[in-house]
Formats: sequence, structure tokens, C-alpha cells
Amino acid sequence: MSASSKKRDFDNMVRKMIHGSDVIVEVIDARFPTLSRTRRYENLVLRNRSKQLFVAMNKVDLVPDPVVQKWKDILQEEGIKVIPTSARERLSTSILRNKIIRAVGKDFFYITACFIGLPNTGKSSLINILKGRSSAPVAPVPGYTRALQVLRITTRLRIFDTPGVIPKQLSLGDQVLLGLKRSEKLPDPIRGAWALVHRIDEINPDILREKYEIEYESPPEFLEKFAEKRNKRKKGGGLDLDTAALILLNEHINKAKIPVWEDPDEYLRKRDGALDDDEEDFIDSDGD
Ligand SMILES: Nc1nc2c(ncn2[C@@H]2O[C@H](COP(=O)(O)OP(=O)(O)OP(=O)(O)O)[C@@H](O)[C@H]2O)c(=O)[nH]1
Ligand SMILES: [Mg+2]
Repeated sequence: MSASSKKRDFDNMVRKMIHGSDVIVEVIDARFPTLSRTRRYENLVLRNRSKQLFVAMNKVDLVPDPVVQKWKDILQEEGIKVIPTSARERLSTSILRNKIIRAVGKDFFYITACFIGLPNTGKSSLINILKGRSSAPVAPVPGYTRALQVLRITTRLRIFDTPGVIPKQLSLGDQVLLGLKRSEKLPDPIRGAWALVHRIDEINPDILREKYEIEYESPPEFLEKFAEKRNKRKKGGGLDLDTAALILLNEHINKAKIPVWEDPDEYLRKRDGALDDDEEDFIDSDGD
């Protein structure tokens, strides 16, 4: 099966699951609250008044508390019911379970919930904790859940685990930043690593310099210095950039070792700045 038809199949599966569920939990990555949201699926849920949408902002253990709080406020202000969670540290997982159960009126005995979201956000990990023992396979690699799984959590509640689906076109930079593909599955790791460095620089230009103590002007220069620092060399003595690129990608995608997250203040500045610009336009054209 080709990659695109598999993607279409997964997309159809997620749509069917949303259709058949009372509660939909979208799991996003707390480091990237805007980039990891899948608005197409959110809108599908929100269009249907009989369905409830919760957004689990997972992996909060990787982000400082004040940043998590700011993102929570922003999303709530935008009308999203958000629950910051950490499957790793078992934070707020029982709150999530109670919200799911209470979302459905007492008239309905059985509740069906489905967990959706991009690959690698922690859907299976969260469901495992709700279930109380390991049942949905989890892996430190994206794209691990391949098919639909249904899990009975309590007599009343069953949860569907879905494979992560990428519903939109994303740049290579966003794909590696969000860890949507296994590093060893990227066709060109060096390009992947450059794209990652470039994208992290856009979000926080200090972070790679601080973490790896490397000064650089461009992503290729960063990767060369990274290879030197880790002493990755080919047999002839030249730098082994392929191996260095895989190590860097692996540190971010599989190990989450790079402390990078979207800045909520920056988001607010852009959002409110855009509003101010619109107002100015309006005043200008009014004054004509
Ligand atoms: N730091 C941290 N890592 C987490 C958390 N939740 C999950 N992970 C890790 O993220 C990786 C992916 O977790 P999964 O539960 O397999 O994610 P998934 O959303 O089911 O992924 P797919 O099935 O590929 O769509 C694993 O390495 C988990 O250990 C969390 O709260 N904090
Ligand atoms: Mg999974």
C-alpha cells in the first residue's frame, strides 16, 4: 500500500471514530500547543453539538509550569476545554478520566471516547494510565499505533486508541520539530537535521547554543560543529555528518532532550498585534 493511501485510510478511520464517539480527546504536545493541534478534526467534532471535545495538553513535564499555565489560559480563552497532563508523571490523568465520564449525561450508561492527535503525542500512554495496566502498545517512536484498538476502561467506558494522523501538509522543519517521523525513516537525515536546527532557531535562537555550547551562523555549520564535538568521523577522517544528524534527530525526536517550546507571549504579541493592524487599516480606510 502506498504511503498516501495508507494516510487516507488512517484519516478515514479517525473520521469514523469521531463519528462513533461521544467524547473526543485530542492529545497535543504541551511544547507545541499551536503546531500540534489538528483543527480539521477539532472542527469536525465542534460542528456536532452532541459530541464533547477535550484537549489533553500532554508532556507538561517537558515545559516549565508558568508556560503551561499561560498556554492553558490562551486555549481556554479560545473556547477549548484543555487539561494539562503528563502520562510520564501521571499528572491529571484521573482528572481527565473524570471529565470524560462526566461529559456524558447520566441517561447514557455506556460512554465511547476516542483519542486522536498527531503521531507521538502520547495517546497510547495516556490510555494505558486510564486503564490502569499496560494495554495499548507505547513506543518512543512516532507512528507506533498502526491500527484501531478498543480498550474497556470501566464497565461504562470504552476508549478507542487511534494511530496518529498528519491531516495537513507540514514543512520538513515542523515534521522533525513535532517528531512525526522516526529519525531513521527520514529519507535524508542531514536535511532533516538542518531543518530541525533552522526551526528551533526560529522558536528560540539561544537554546541550541546553550545546550550544546556551540556557536554557529547556519544550520550546516551547527551540524559540522556538533559532529566534531561528538567526534563522529568517517574512516578517512572526514566528519560523518549522517551519523551526527541521526544522533541530533534522535535526541530531539525520541529522547526529547532539547528544551524547546513555543513561547505563549510571542503568540499573544502576534495575535494581538494582528488585531491592532486590522484596526489601523480600518481607521485609515475610514478616514479616506
Ligand atoms: N516526557 C514525556 N513523554 C511522554 C509523555 N507521554 C508519552 N510520552 C512519550 O512519547 C512517546 C510516544 O508515546 P505514545 O503513547 O506511543 O504516543 P502515541 O500518541 O500513541 O503515538 P502514535 O501511536 O505513534 O500516534 C513515548 O516515548 C512516550 O514515552 C509525557 O507525558 N511526557
Ligand atoms: Mg499510539
